[in-house]
Order: sequence, then structure tokens, then C-alpha cells
Amino acid sequence: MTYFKSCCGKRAQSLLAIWSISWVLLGCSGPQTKDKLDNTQSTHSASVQSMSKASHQPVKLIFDTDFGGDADDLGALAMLHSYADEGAVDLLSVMSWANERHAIQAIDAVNHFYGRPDLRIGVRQAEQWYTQWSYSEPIANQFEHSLKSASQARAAVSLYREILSQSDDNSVVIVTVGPLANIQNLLMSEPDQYSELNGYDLVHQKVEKFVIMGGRLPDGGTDETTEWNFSGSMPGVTKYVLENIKLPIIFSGFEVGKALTTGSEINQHPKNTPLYVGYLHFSEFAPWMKENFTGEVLDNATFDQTAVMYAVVGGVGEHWRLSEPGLVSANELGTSAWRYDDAGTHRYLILPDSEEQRVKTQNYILERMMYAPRTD
Ligand SMILES: [Ca+2]
Repeated sequence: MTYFKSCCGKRAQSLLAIWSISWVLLGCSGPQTKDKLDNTQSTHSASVQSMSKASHQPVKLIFDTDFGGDADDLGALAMLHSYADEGAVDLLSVMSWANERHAIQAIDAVNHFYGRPDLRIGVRQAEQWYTQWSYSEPIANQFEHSLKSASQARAAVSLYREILSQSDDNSVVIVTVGPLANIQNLLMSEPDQYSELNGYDLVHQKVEKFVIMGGRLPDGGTDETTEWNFSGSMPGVTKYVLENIKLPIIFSGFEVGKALTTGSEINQHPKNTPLYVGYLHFSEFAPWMKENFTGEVLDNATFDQTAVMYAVVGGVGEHWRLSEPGLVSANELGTSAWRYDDAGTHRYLILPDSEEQRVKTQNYILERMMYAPRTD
């Protein structure tokens, strides 16, 4: 996610005004109120076991994140480690859109915590910023990591090119849960020591599909309600990316994650974990969360986890369905639009209307997020 995707009304406008001044305040996804979930372990286990059976070959996956803003990126990364531990995913790299001062160290700390200290991390080449409310700082401060600054991480485009050049054709799934600047930079990249192909050709030769959390679908909303990942305060980025990828793209739009609520259950999670530390800090300090903070992790929307979940296990027919084929487009500001097209390469996730089904999906995600790391 997704700093801005849940915003609405005056809160959205006021934060947008702040955001336009600085990279530091990154919009909002509003707190949600909801009845307590039926959070039984038996329900969780049945759900996860059912989904696990759907797994086949590991999904070769690159995770591109704006880690440190909304806590859903943290939850999504925890889910990926869970899937990796059971062999459902081959996690090739984490790419960070975020240049917050502690983002890379925090991602590295999460990877260490889940037993993957050597997982390669790429970072967007841009000026760093610092924000006190990002949960990256407490995670970096409290958990072991190797990278001491963003300068010790790889440049995202270079790492993308290296990984793709070494991959089989049409074999890599790229999951994006933040603004698409890394993807634009990759598409625009020139041949280098890793590949004689330019970025466009390299992507279209090596990538199987993209799974993108972003946009408002199917109703694109207005320029005042543009979803954060598509806006990113980076005019033209999403438009360029969508116009220059001819591969299958499955979108998890704002509406999917907004309907799923997770967070407060993490209060029952061990306290000495990045998941708890990150979610608690996010609940206490994120501008759109702190007014409701009472000392515990708060519920929030569940955007990025849905993209990870779909990319690894699908879940079509069990947790959601896919739209008919079509095309998602975006204007310069990132405001999305959808049109059906039999020849279109895009589809988007659609949640069923039933509350029972939403709870089932929430519980599945919760169990994945709160998965205990391996101890070997
Ligand atoms: Ca995100």
C-alpha cells in the first residue's frame, strides 16, 4: 500500500496538502471499525491447509514495496516468508520504492528474522527522507540486520536486470505493492553487463505476469481520490508502466483490501517480533491511526497482503474471483480507469459480498502474517 488509498473527505485533502510539500508525510489509509473476527485456530488451519494444497511449483517472485508507510507491506512480507518456508514461493528479491532512512535496514531485519539474511534487496535511487512515524526505525533498531544504510543495498534497476537475465523465459512473477517507479525505471533501462536487452525486452522475455496492488477498480474514482500506489505523487509513472507492459497483469484494487480488516489480532502475537513491533508503532504514530491509539495494535485495511496471496496461491473460487479480461489505464495523476476487452491482458480481483467469506479470507491472511519463523 498505500499511504493514501483509504483516504476520503477532508482528511484526504488535508493530508494531500501536507504530502504535496514533502515526501515525508505519505498520505493515509483510515482506521476502520469492525466487529471482532471469529479468530479460531481451527478456522485458520483449515483455511491455510486448503490453500496449501493448491500449491505446485514454487512461484519465482520479486516483491516491490513501499515498506514503512502502511503496515500492510510488513504483513505482506511476513506472509511471503511463510510461503517460502513451505516451498510455495522462491523469493528472489525485495525491491524497495521507499527511501526512508531506515527502510532498507528494516527490510533486511525482517528477512534476517525469518531466516533469510542473504535475500537480496534493491532500492530505488532517489534522495532519502526520514519520518518518525515509519515503523522501519523501530524494527531496524530492535532486530539484527546486515545492511547499515540504503547505500549498501543494490540499485533496484540493476538488481532487477541481474535477476531477470538469469531467469528462465516467462518464469518470474513481479508483485508490486507500492508506487511503480522501480518498474518504470526497469522498463526504461538500457542494456548493461547483465543483458544486452533493453528493459522493455528483458521484462517481456523473462516475466510471466505482474500482480499489482493499486488503482480503484472497476470505478476509477476521481483525481481527488486517486489510490496511493497509482499516484505516488509521481505524475505519469503509472500511466507509463501500464502503457508499456503487454504481459498479463492481475490487479488487487483499493476495494479489495479496504473490505478486509486485520491488525488487532497481532496483539496476541509474540512481542519480540518485527510484526508486532512494526504494527504497534504504526498504530501509535501513523497520522491516520494515532488518534485512535490506546496502547494496542489497531485494525487497519489489508491491501498488500491480497496481492501476495493471489500471486502465490491464487485463491480464485475460494476467496475471490477474477473479472473478465480488460484493460486498466491511468491518467497522468494515476487515476485509474477500466474497460472490458476480450483481448485485454488485465483482470482484477473481486471479493464476494458475503461477510462470512470476508472473515474467512481475513483469517487466512492473519494466520499467514502471524506465522512463526523457522528456528533452524
Ligand atoms: Ca505498500
